[in-house]
Amino acid sequence: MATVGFVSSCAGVRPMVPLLRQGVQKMRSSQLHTTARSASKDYYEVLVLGGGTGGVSMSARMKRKVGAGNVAVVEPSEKHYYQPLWTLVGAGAKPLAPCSRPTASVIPSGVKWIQSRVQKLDPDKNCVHLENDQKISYKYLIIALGLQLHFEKIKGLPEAFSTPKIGSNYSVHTVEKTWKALQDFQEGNAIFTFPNTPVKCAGAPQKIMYLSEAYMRKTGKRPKAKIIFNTALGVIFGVQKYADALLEIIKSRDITVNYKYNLVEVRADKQEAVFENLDKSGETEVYQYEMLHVTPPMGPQNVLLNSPVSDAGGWVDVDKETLQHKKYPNVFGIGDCTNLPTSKTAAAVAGQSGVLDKTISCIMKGKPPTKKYDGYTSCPLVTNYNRAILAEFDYSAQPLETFPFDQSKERLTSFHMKADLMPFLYWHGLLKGYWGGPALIRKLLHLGLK
Ligand code: FAD
Ligand code: UQ1
Repeated sequence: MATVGFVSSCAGVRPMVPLLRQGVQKMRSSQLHTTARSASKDYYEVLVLGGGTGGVSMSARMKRKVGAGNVAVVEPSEKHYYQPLWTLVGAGAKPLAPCSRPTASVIPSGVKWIQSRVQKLDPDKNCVHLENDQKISYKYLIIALGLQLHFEKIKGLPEAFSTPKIGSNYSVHTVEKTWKALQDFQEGNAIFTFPNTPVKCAGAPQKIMYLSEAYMRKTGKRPKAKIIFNTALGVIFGVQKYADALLEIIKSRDITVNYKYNLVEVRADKQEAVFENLDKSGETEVYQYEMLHVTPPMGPQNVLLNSPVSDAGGWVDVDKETLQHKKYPNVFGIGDCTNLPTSKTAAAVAGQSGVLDKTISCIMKGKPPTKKYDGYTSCPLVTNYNRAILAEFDYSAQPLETFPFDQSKERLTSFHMKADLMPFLYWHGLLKGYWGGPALIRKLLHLGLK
């Protein structure tokens, strides 16, 4: 187990700070919570990078641990987004407005919001560099930077979004275009893509397909539609139990799935989408589209590429059970920016936040971390305007279901959980640092079954 030991600090932050820090470095970590330096604007006991799901949630938990004045969050965006609801926005089942709130309203009161962008991490000196040459030092660092969308990696795609018939639920700027394309659809190919990279919420690229298919049936357009899922993957879903259920639905609803098909170009002027066949090098196939939903390639944030905290792929290199950085013991990672080998979701962030809270408590007390993250993640696979399959699983891709019924069945209750309960749980539980996932509920509900 790695404990925290500091060797160096950001040079030149302020003349006094390095001296103070050297003194502090000699103290035990548990003695540090009330140092006078916490009032300084260039040092925080806990510095959180990113004010998305993981960052806000951890800042609320850290506030309870070390006091609001000792915690800061670096986040450039004025708005905080509840992204899981975009699936329903793209299908016209929810408006866009309730999916966001001002960042100022979700950062816990008293916690410092540094409205800036991290440009460089220097974990050997316990500091980060922000825009405008600002440097912030920390005792503990939590990295929650999410991931980056790469629309630009598909030739012709950025421009294509200024034309009709194309949308993407993955961005606040393009999600309403999905709904417009669906409403405008008359006849022809409706194509849904899945890229050749890690993605967040791996179910979302197909959820919008099921919703679109249902909408076309409801509006009488289905007989003239061909619904196509072109996925770079070789399977429909990574967990066998839910894959089996989804394949049944795909069959019964006459959906075409092409595996190992990766979108490489959009020619919006001709309404053509070009796919490479990943099994046949150099071979491409052109599809005419009347509606195209694009899930863009995704990757780590630029600031993490070639950073000392990242693995070779650019993901924050953390222990999969404790979420502590593998090399820097006072650095931790949570959420989409990490190399945790599980599906990147807000549900996973919930599970991780409870574990990371405990890990940091232990490290602060100079003890080895005790609680272990099991890879819990969840994906409510919306299959209709009133039905969802509630996939929940762990690192071993085995179902880890909360409720004592078969969650692979399409259910109204699972849909309401996704559409109505989860947003409430997100804003009032997860972001406030009170929701650490459903593990306890699962244990209670399964007591009677054992
Ligand atoms: P984010 O919440 O994305 O936050 C990252 C933050 O870092 C952002 O606020 C960003 O502005 C900030 N940032 C970026 N770069 C910098 C920088 N250089 N400096 C400072 N800050 C920076 N999850 C589910 O559990 N269930 C679902 O049903 C579900 N459906 C989804 C559907 C869609 C369409 C999408 C897009 C996502 C869905 N998710 C779902 C996934 C979920 O939203 C993410 O996994 C979750 O938000 C990840 O949280 P995070 O904190 O890691 O990243
Ligand atoms: C969850 O905890 C969560 O975070 C708030 C989500 O994100 C929106 C989810 O989609 C899901 C399904 C969960 C898991 C919660 C339960 C009650 C199964």
